Amino acid sequence: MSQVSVVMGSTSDWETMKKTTVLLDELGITYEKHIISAHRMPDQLQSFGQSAAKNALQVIIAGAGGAAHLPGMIAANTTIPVIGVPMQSHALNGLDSLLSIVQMPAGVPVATVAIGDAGAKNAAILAAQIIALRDEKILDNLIAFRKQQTQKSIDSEADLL
Ligand code: RP5
Repeated sequence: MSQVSVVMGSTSDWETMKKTTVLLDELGITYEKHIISAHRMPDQLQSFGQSAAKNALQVIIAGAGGAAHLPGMIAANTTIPVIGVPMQSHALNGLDSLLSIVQMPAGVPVATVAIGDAGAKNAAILAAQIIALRDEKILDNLIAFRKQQTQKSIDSEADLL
């Protein structure tokens, strides 16, 4: 059983969402990955959302672009926390994706992260932080990750030649 499900609307989202999975690997979190298009696969979307709790998922990370209804519609079908990652779309540079994901009506939240790569990475870290509330191993991994990140920034000063 996986702790996290990483879902995206299309294979065209994978280049970005791969950055989520790289960080989940680094943080020691188990995950599954799926393509579920909110518009092209409405039945599969509904059954995915409705079986998420039964499958013991702790967090769902959903990436989508354009008319990005995937995260919101998954959230409508489950009480598992959903993190939405807006893709950097070609037509509107991701603003369309961001607004589609972030503007949920009261009652059905989606935790929306930044557009594109930063959001994809932060989605993994946020998922880890949620899981770490009850998982000491993941908490240790997160603390180590933060320390390493801080050290990298300190060391980067040496590049100012
Ligand atoms: C959304 O439509 C997907 O999340 C993707 O970002 C966008 C375009 O999909 P493709 O036409 O590239 O499959 O559902």
